[in-house]
Amino acid sequence: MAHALPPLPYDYKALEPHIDEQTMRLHHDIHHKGYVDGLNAAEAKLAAMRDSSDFAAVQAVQRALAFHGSGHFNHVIFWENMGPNGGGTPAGDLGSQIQKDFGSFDKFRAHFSAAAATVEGNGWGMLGWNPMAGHLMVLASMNHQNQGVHGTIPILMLDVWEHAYYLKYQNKRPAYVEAWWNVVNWENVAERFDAATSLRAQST
Ligand code: MN3
Repeated sequence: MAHALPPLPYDYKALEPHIDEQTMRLHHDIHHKGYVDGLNAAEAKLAAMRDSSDFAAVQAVQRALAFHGSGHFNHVIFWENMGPNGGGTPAGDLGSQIQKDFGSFDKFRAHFSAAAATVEGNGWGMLGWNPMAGHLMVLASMNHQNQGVHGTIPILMLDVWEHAYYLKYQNKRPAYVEAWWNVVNWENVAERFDAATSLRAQST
């Protein structure tokens, strides 16, 4: 089954003034669609290689699979992590876990903001649950797929590629990161946290 571009779960202008309508249209309709198409193309090529037993091009296609696959899934999480009634702080189990793993919500937020603001080139700020570690991790991912810790389940993603903010914020990525906290949909993040932690812990 081919992957499809899911519609935004809200209107293109729903996140204004923090993220503008034009950025959302270009970002979702053009950029995200490109990753979906790239992922489908990579999977089709790999299937053809398996059928023909000709793996001469496998290295490049595996690279494309990782790039476009991570790009697609990261964006799905990113859109759902935001909403027009966002902001504030997480309650419940997620709030408690953040307190436990980072000391306080403010320490987590400062850590996440700094990690996202300083990703070299393009990439993502990420909060994820690592079942093997048994705790939350802030990660700063170059491109869509590098500098991860395998097994970490992303629950909060912040896109810091220039296409995510340059029309409104130009080179001021930290200002975009600060504004983004106002549109975080913590209910969605908490749902993802509950789903991730329900997997059997494999603490090592
Ligand atoms: Mn993007």
